[in-house]
Amino acid sequence: MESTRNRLIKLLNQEDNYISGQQLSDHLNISRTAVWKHMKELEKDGYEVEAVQRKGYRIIASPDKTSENTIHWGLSTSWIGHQLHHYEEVDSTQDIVHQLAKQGKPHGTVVVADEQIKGKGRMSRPWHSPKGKGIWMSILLRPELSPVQAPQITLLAATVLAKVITSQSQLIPFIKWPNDILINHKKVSGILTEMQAEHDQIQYVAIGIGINLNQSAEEIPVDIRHKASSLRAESKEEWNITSTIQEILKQFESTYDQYAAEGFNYVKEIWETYGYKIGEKVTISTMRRTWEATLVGIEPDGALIARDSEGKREKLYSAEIQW
Ligand code: BT5
Repeated sequence: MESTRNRLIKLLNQEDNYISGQQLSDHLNISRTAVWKHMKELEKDGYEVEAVQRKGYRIIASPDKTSENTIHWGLSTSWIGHQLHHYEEVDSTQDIVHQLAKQGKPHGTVVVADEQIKGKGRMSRPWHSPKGKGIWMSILLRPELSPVQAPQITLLAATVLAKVITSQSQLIPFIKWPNDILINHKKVSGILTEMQAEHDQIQYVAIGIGINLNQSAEEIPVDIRHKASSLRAESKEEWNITSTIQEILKQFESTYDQYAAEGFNYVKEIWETYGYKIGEKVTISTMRRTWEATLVGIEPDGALIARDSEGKREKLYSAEIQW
């Protein structure tokens, strides 16, 4: 059930003109005093509300900070982000989304934080998540998939981020298998997918998305500066956190719906157009050998396909690739 606050925000957002307290109270089925109280809450969040007698309310300025309200403002999705939890500081948005999943929160619940103290990557690697400099967000999904299909969701998430970066800038993003977004060969974003499954059925998937938005080149930690960057450092433009989150959620929802309707092929085709070094030769090493191969694409189980010099196709799951 969508909260009254969200519905209020949507109503105000539809109108450039004043909307009367009576209209709001009728639409929302709450008293006019309750409408007034909600308006006061919005003001606390930094909205400037103009209230004119006999005309009604109008929003004249939105705050520049990220909050549940500012993300909801103008978010035209039908299932993603309706339940949205924003925190100033957390250990990891993944931890929170796991707790929410266990409390039974629905498909499409989103957790966003301004800062993560213990942001994590895959295999417990650290993920640097400084305050107000990027998007640190987790999405709870309850897909009707078998666990072996879970990697498809990571691949899907990567295509969403690549599409959003392409639509919001002149930058050319690449997806480095399986989960990094690169700009000019440097990582600007990573995805962490964690899953809870039982009896060969996924209970839920927690998709963690980290995107470096506004760090200057000097603000990227020295130990990763040679391989990491931010959208601002690459585009020379400041990125708005709230509107970028909204774009990601919108794009995520439409891509996911299309994937649910059409199957993995839809994701595969988009992924391969953004795939880093797809069609190019790389050196691959496993425990047993090292060889040269051309990267071809991805498989429904998330594997990367490579073709060796004799034309033999091989599925890779965890090989070391010298990019
Ligand atoms: C990832 O892991 O790339 C997944 C990152 C997922 C982060 C999100 S933020 C929201 C959610 N909550 C969390 O706690 N996590 C998710 P992996 O492929 O293992 O890459 C980790 C490696 O990337 C580290 O070992 C560093 O070398 C490098 N790294 C760390 N922080 C970085 C950053 N901010 N930007 C680019 N590279 C970074």
